[in-house]
Amino acid sequence: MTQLFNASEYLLDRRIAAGDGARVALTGPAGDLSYAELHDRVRRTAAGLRAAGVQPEQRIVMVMADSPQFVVVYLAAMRVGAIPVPVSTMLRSDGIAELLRDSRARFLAVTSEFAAAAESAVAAAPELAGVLADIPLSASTRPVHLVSPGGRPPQTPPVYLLDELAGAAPDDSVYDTSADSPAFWLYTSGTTGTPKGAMHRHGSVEVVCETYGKQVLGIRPEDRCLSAAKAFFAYGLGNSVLFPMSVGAASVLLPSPSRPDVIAETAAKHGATLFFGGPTFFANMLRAGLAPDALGGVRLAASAGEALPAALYQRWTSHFGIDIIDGIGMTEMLHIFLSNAPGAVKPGTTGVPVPGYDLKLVDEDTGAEVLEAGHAGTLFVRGSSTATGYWARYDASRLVYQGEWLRTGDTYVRDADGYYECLGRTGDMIKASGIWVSPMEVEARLLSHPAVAQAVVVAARDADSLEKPVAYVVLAPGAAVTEAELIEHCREALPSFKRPRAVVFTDGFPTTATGKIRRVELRTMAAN
Ligand code: 3SK
Repeated sequence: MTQLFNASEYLLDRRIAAGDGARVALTGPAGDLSYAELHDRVRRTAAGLRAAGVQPEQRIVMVMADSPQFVVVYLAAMRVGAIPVPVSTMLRSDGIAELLRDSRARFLAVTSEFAAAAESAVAAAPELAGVLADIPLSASTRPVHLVSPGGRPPQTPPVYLLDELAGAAPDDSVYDTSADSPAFWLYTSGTTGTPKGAMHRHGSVEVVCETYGKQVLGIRPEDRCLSAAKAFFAYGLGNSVLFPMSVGAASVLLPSPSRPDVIAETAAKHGATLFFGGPTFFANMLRAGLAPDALGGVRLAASAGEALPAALYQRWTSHFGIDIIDGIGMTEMLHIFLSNAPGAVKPGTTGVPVPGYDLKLVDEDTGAEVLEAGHAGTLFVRGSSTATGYWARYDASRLVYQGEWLRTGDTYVRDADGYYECLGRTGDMIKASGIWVSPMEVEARLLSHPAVAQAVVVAARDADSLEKPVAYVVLAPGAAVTEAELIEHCREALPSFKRPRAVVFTDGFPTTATGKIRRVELRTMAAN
């Protein structure tokens, strides 16, 4: 008989059984919630969801700020066998409507910050059966006049207040899911492309908590986790919900956008001990001029999203006196599968495989595995937190999920010690003078110049239509340097064909919803 397993029970009921009821589960501007209070609220909300008509396997799109309500809806939905789908809170109403349609969601859950965008999206999502909100929405009083394809005016979906749903009697029953049952979806578009819903199973939650969470991060019950990456993003979901709850630690939830000053203030006020960010955020923290002790009691920082350049690692760790473990994950893998470990960091690398994951490098021209150290290849990963595929995306699924292996699309090289170094997205590599150039190698050199705060190198065609590296550079506060000086700085340490042929100074970079630099936009700018 299939063994029952539900991620909500794994994260929450196990804490109660372990006697952690009185420990703080969630903290932050919304106040403290203990594990016992959270358990009570989740069981009540689960009963409320059932009463509102939520059925197993129905999708609930969540446009929610990092808040207790986010955690409650996520856990209660999985408990009743429904599928929470946290989506970016940066989406406008057309983006929300697109995901409501793509996921065929029957319910939408929203917190007040995003109510206006969500409400307009509702008008374009006739399949919705209900909206779950933390405040009354005007849609509950204002009918939406839409004509459905069948000619019948559709009903305005009823709005259920989350507080009222949580007024239901607590229900201890958990829908009969197994580790392989669908648990939640996370949309990813990479740095380009249309959003694809990566479908995760209940068992993946336990996998990432037992591997990266416990064995790399070394999360402890006394920890307080603060993540600059929001919980709608796979990285933030692990940092702010999955990992802390897997050991009875606390999550510091910050509903407002993550800004360096606000993060520092929140870290100090709520006693954060683990801080999670990405390279762009770490660079912005340095540029914000925060005091060296601004992060209070943080004992360790983690970075993901993009490779952390060695120079930025050195500057940040020496300023704040806190180590950073850099890793890489993917929405499709749920969390980090390659990482540096505390006490064994090799700056400029993404570390070694997380226990439980296998990696291989493949020469995609020949299809052969690259076994020799120092030779580049596309990174493939194997591990049991892999999503089961993309919802309704057959071709994209076949390209990425290749049997047991998942193609990351990143080019990496492994050194003689087994550490992996990122050379960039496979499609971002630049062929200059017939030889492959890693944009990251040139960026690392630019970043070693004291005047450079951030650098991105992309391919641009020269007067002969040949591809050459071009650098976009953000200067450190108050610094000055010329284009010629930076090109010369690169020439001193790199083979000449790798030097940027032009340097463009800019105030900042276009980023994705998850803070990754949109290189594709810079490439387009460089081409014009
Ligand atoms: O971008 C990453 O490195 C990442 C890390 C953890 C989870 C998800 C992602 C995309």
